Amino acid sequence: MADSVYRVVCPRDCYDTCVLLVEVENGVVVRVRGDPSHPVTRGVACPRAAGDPLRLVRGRIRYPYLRVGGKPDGRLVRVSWSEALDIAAAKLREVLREYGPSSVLHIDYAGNMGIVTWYYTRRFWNAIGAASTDYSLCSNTGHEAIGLHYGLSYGVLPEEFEKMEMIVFWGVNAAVSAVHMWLLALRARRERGSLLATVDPRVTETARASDIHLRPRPGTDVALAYGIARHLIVNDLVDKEFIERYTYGFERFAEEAIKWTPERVERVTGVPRRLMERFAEEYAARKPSVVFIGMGLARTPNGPDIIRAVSLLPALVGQHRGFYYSNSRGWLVNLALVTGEAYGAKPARIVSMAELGELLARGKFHYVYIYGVNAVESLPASHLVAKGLARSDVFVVVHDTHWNTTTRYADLILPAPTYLEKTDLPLSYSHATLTLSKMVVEPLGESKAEYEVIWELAKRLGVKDEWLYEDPLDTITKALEDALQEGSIRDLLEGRLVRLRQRPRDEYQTPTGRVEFYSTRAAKLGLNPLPQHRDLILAPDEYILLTGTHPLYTNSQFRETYGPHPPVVHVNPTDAKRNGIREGDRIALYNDHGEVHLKARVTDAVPEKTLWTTRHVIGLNGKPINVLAPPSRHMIGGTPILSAIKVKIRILA
Ligand SMILES: Nc1nc2c(c(=O)[nH]1)N[C@H]1C(S)=C(S)[C@@H](COP(=O)(O)OP(=O)(O)OC[C@H]3O[C@@H](n4cnc5c(=O)[nH]c(N)nc54)[C@H](O)[C@@H]3O)O[C@H]1N2
Ligand SMILES: Nc1nc2c(c(=O)[nH]1)N[C@H]1C(S)=C(S)[C@@H](COP(=O)(O)OP(=O)(O)OC[C@H]3O[C@@H](n4cnc5c(=O)[nH]c(N)nc54)[C@H](O)[C@@H]3O)O[C@H]1N2
Ligand SMILES: [Mo]
Repeated sequence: MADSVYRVVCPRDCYDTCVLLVEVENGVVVRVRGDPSHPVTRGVACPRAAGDPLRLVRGRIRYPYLRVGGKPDGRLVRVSWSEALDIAAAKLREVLREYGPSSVLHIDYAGNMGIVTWYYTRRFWNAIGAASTDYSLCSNTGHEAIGLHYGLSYGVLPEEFEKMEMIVFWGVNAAVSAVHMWLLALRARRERGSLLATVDPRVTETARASDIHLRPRPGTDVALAYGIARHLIVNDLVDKEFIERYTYGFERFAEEAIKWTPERVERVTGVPRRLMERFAEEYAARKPSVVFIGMGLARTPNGPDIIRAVSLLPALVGQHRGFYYSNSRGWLVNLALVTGEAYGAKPARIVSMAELGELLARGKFHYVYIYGVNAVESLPASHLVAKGLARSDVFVVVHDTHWNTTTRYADLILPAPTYLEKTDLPLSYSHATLTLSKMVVEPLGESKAEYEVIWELAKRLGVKDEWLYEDPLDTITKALEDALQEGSIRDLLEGRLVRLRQRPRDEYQTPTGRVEFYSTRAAKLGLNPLPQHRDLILAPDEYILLTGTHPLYTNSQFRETYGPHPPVVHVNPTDAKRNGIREGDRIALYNDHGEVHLKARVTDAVPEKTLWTTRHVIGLNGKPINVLAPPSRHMIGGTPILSAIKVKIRILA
């Protein structure tokens, strides 16, 4: 029997944002379970949540350390917090004086999506006007792409999945990356006979368990979406009344769609005509429905157009925002207040996450403060990020819970408490519930929360703004003033679940106030107003490398629990034969940017000319996979291209 059970919220960057029950015995966390009362978690813990008791104590940074003798090989010397903070503040003061605030950069991402851990900490950096990134790493391009046609990108809630007659997983491996949303879909099928469809070039866990699997060649989904649209239009399966009343520019969209004959679509995508037509007919007949558009698509070369095209399908069949991408832009939480921007504090400069490696390697920035992100592994062009951070004229501070690849390039390393060691309010980007996550155990070692560290730095720099030192719970209270639908802030602070208000589903924040098949905003920006197919051109010896999620890891986290990511790459049997590759052979993937060695798994789960490996895998040659990722980004939303990267392969002796 556990001494006590605590309710917490998993703050990791994941679709599901689970509410978890943590069992503690004699002060030790022994077990993490899913909360059965939560409408999405439903009592299920994924392997990562279940692995947390171990990750809580393994691989932790427990004390502050200073590196002496250069990065990355210099020795680490343990220092006290007051020494660490004095050094961090003195260096910061020096850089501000010599180079100004735009040469101070904070790099942070969704390692912990807590409002306090992540957003509140930005207060200090905004108060001193430091440079910030554009937060484009994951989802921004998709938000902006959908935004061209819908205004904001919010859509169906996971809580509604069970009521859906058809659920389409388009470029998302939900059985792995959104386990709980997947379980809700399975329940819908079991209880109401809902149809599950997957659109993915790979035979994924999700595809295997779906009723229909459309398997387009990577990057050809715009053609597929137009093909589906054409079938709906020519067979009179569209909802004319809806189109008339709620949409704009249908005729021009239809003109383009008509050009995508079934023969042409089959030739471009490889999807058999009959299968596509069956999909279209089911989609027209089964309502309500939801198309789950994967965030992974945003990081592929044709991603923006694919997301645009797919997001328009629901409007053809009369579904208001009948998609799910991310609901974060639908909430009414005042995050500008949390980050201090509402007080007029703002970054001196905003830099692209795709270009960070190049900028750092070229000598930009003299002070870099990193938290909640494993920058060297997660950003594109890992080698440039590493080279840039290793410069002797840049002072690098990393505040993290665990030792990682990025801590190797830090001058100063600060220990942070994990979500089990602090109180915070993680904000989900999918479901509309909020639960306060309360501290379960005392911070390990000398770990200190993010907001406390920036307070200490601010005091040392003499920053006087009172709002900067506000009690984070007071900030949360203010930020939620207009945000709740059900329950009060008091309920929340007393540990009860409350519900977020969502903007109306039939409200479209576009210039015309309608779903714009023909995007007037795109036209104004000089982009194509309609989604456009582009061929991915490959040289005869080039392959498309897809990178994706693995059940045991959240990005680079959980090596501490489950060991390194399997250094394996999936190769299609035809490609294997052509290159003389056999199961288990070591092969090199390489391009102009780098080279990574992995073991081949020969499988027809990947189509020809396509390779797949886990995101954040480290090669057998010690290189992180993102040495292969070019420092390039999308025009829409700025997200870097981290999947569908062009590589060549070579068999190793
Ligand atoms: N090739 C390729 N690259 C990719 C992707 C891909 O698909 N392919 N995916 C991209 C995407 S979608 C994303 S979101 C990024 C993810 O990239 P990252 O945000 O770097 O993801 P993680 O590896 O989860 O690293 C999060 C870090 O936060 C730390 N952390 C966790 N909790 C806390 C906390 O409470 N406090 C502090 N201070 N630190 C904490 C963890 O220990 C870890 O070091 O990677 C991107 N990179
Ligand atoms: N277990 C686990 N869950 C996670 C994470 C994790 O690391 N581990 N990371 C979290 C994060 S940060 C994110 S952003 C999400 C990402 O969640 P997902 O979007 O599911 O992630 P990916 O695996 O990048 O991509 C999904 C699928 O897109 C397919 N795909 C690639 N190219 C194309 C294409 O051209 N067309 C189509 N139709 N499909 C294509 C891939 O084959 C892959 O199966 O997952 C979150 N959840
Ligand atoms: Mo992500």
